[in-house]
Amino acid sequence: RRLFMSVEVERKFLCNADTLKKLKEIGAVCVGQRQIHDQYFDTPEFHLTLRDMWLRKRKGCWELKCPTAESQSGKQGEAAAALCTRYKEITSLPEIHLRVKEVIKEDRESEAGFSQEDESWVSKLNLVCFAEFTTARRSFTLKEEGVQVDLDQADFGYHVGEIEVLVPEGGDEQAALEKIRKTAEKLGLTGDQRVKGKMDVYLKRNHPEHYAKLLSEHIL
Ligand code: V4E
Repeated sequence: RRLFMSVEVERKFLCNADTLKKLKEIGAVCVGQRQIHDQYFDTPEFHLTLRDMWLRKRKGCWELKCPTAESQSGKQGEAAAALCTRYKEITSLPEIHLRVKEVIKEDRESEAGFSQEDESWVSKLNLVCFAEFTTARRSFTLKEEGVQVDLDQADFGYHVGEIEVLVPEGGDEQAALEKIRKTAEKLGLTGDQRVKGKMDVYLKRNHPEHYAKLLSEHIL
């Protein structure tokens, strides 16, 4: 089960006309371009997202992103780390079900056995899709080991870049932060304010009340 859990350390940045050029200059290699269709789920009362838990279906697979003990790296103090987020990425369906159920406090007995086809747990927990969009993503790898840069263009018209490092559970998150800091420096990223993710922009437009609530709870 542990094999299905890793921590994604990530820093978002604003793309501009120079981003591609810069990536080439620092030796980034494009490793693919693809369309990603995401559907995000929560209860109608938003139990999950109000706890900073993000349940989504991507390419037919369920994924859950949840905060780690010190998800907001910035709480540890260093300025560059404050621009990064850390989330556990869980892709094992029984584990996802367990965690979601824990939060929703659904006390109904769970039935054993899951398959990607049997989606009855979704409706039993009253989970509904609250966000759905497609992203055109270009991915690049860097010489710096394990660093990936994604350039995302969401279908609702938002463009954002991400520098990310996947750390296996128990791995060195400080080293990941340092790799991201170095990469940001090479890309000439100077701004020190947090950059909005696709979900920020999507929720602001489509669920403004919930967006305001997430902001006031410091989740976004
Ligand atoms: C964790 C999270 C959300 C879920 C989507 O995560 P994100 O990394 O933004 O999306 P994406 O498509 O790039 O996923 P990937 O392919 O990298 O797995 S939506 C909001 N959050 C929380 C959050 C936050 N509080 N602050 C920032 C800067 N990002 C995300």
